[in-house]
Amino acid sequence: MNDSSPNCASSQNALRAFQFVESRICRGITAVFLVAAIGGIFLTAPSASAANTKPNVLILVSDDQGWGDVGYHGGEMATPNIDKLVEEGLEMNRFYAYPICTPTRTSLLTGHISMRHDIFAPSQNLGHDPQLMNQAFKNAGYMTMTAGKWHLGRDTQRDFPINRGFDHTYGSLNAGPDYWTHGRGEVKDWGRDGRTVHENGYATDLFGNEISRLIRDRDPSKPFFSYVAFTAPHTPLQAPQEYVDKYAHIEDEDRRIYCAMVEVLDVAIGNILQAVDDEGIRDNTLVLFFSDNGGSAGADNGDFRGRKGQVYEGGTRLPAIFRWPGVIPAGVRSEQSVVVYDIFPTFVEALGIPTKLNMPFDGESVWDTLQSGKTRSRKTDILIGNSTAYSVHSGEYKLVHSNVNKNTPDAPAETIELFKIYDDPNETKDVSKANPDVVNAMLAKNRFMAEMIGNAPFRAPRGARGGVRAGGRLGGRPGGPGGRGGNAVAAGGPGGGDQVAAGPRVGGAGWSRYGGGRPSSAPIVRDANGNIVHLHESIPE
Ligand SMILES: [Ca+2]
Repeated sequence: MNDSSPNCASSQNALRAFQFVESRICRGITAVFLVAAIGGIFLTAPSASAANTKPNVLILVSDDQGWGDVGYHGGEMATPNIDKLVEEGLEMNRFYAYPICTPTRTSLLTGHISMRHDIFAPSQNLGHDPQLMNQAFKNAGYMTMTAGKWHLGRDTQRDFPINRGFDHTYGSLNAGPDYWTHGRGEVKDWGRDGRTVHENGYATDLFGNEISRLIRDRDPSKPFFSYVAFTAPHTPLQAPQEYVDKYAHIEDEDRRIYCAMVEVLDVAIGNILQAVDDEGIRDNTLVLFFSDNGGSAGADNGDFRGRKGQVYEGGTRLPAIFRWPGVIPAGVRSEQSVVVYDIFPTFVEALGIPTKLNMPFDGESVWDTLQSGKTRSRKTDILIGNSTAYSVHSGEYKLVHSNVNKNTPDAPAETIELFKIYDDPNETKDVSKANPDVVNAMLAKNRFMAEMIGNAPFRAPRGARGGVRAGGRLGGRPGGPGGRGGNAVAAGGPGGGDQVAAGPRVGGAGWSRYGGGRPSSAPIVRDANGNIVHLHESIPE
């Protein structure tokens, strides 16, 4: 695999970026002192102090937001704050992530293909070996904070984000907590800094409020790294009634509520960005927004094929925006192909952060393309997978290899499809038969993906309510095992459940990886008086 550690040229780019920022900062500070001198007043300028720090990092991740579920892609919900980010930043038109929550989050925070950590499905445990992106920033002097869902392990207290390199944590350990009761069933899954808290409010609002408060109350002499992992618009479909009422004209109930959830998400993002502005640190803050995977219940994946859980474009090609005023071009649409595990190496180069990696990044820094807004050939293929299938993007071609998991009971036959993804973004025409050499070369080069997934534990798919509005292909209510709407189940079933069926450990695939991927569980624990011990406290040391 590649080693995309920053090279000299890229370091020079980063240096130029810093010099540019510093020159802006110097001009800003000079202006502040001039104003103070002229006015005869003393300015306690938090902005001057804050601007002297290294640039801040603000990562905003939505959960199961489809390609068509942003205003700038024609979504019917109001997302003025996300749309404004597009005007002020770089719109990524070819941004890819894994088709399911936990693999995307693993890839984001490690810079690795999630399979390296035996992560194929939701709610698996990442383990403790890899250095996470936030840990690298913490080691570099950053204050680190996260709000939202963790979803990367909860077998022991060591797995908690507060013990994984975050100074401040807030939210749930699991996916999909109830937006109002903040847990599942009787067990509350809501914590701050590793301890259960009981608070009132709608989850999305609370996440926005928490991060805004932490930004406003921070020590301005230190830069911050903020990872906001919103649970919206993931199921359960719940939203404040006043927002649902704004979409009363939408007949489909799932869609009506989903639109309201996205609008509240946008309000929370606006709340956080307002805190950044109020603190005078907009020009010194690198912002990234993206959705973690394609949409499911109530979502709209545009005209793309597939949905959450599948490696087709509907599950993996997602809205994404970078903003850093004066450094990253504003109002430009980038056609550069970027995958979620590029982000860590990109930020390392952009911000000059040292790392202590046990294994080289799989991703490559795309910092040069973020600064220029231009497109270049990738040095590495884009590799995405789930527990049954994987895809490879290589230049103009995308290969989809399905049904490769040998542990799937009564597994259907393996299938191989090839698409010219630039000409055929909706993956309607399989050109594999006409290009056998291309297929064979892509299969041979990436055989380890088939080996990894082929030996992965079988994951039983669960039926679920609702369907997506993906060009009418996936409408309707419950699908059975293997797919919610009957489209292209060969590339993987739904990814919303939590139970991983017993199966053999992945092993012997012939390429290095960490040992992670243990399934998690959350039994109800009661104290001596029969009272429920809520999730954070019920987990052993
Ligand atoms: Ca998700």
